[in-house]
Amino acid sequence: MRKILVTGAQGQIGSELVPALRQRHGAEAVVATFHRKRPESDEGLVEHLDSTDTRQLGDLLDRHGIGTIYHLAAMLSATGEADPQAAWDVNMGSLYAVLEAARARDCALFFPSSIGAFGPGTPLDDTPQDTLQRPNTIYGVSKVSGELLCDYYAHRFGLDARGLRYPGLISYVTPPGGGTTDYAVEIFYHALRDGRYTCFLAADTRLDMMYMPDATRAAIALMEADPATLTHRNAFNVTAMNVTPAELADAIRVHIPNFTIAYDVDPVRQAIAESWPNSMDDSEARAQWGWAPKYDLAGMVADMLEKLGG
Ligand code: AKB
Repeated sequence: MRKILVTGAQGQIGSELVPALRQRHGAEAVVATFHRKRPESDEGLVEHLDSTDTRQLGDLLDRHGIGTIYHLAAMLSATGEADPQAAWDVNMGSLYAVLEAARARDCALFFPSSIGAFGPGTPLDDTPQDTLQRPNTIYGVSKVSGELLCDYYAHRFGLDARGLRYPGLISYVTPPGGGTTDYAVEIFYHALRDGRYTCFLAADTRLDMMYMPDATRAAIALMEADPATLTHRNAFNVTAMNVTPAELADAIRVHIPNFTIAYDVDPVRQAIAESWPNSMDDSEARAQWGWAPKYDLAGMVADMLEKLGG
């Protein structure tokens, strides 16, 4: 079997996707790449990679005999707004380099898109698979462009590019860096440590969320799906739960009754959240490749508190 390469392996998704892939295919079948900080301990293959560097990328793919790339390296929505030029360079520069390298070697490619690919004008509730996409953040612009570019490479060059539109992701292994939905992770650390949390989004800000074990399972399931059943391939809406900060606090209070939440709204992140859907319709993912989440809100909260609480 040709090996698997993961870019951004140290990030929020990568730090759980790499172990899941290694468990499935064996430690030596997965090459985890890092850009800035080498992981302190890693049981499998680890390489440095600037994924905008076409030559380095090509060399790695050839040296390891890579057949599938999970391209996770990216800047998230809030850090993207702080430095739009860097967000474009990282998000689009790396995707273009990865697509070209994958095309030359007939690799399959996974590209994570996001609810951030939607924007004002998109239907807010049960956002359909195919709908208006006019995001007003550089992160969203890079995600829509990425979706289109992956579709283009699939149709024009026959590249096996597949992808998901993730909601906010909740995880306990590695914290997210610079996202609008980060509150849904921070809240657990503060609940356990301080018994209180001050949230940067308003109490009633409704967004879809997903627990990381479901997110990694979804990526692997999509990449293993029979291509004959896929009419979309790229940018499948996927979701698992729908929640506001106030409702997440209520669910935490089931386990920590004295937990309190306060609000100090960050206008930048609040505006980003309000430009995104309240909820997504993921019926195409369910119909085309059998997507079904395992964790609902109560199950995710119980597991997060158990894992983080020790
Ligand atoms: C972010 O908040 O930027 C990400 C996302 C929803 O894509 N978590």
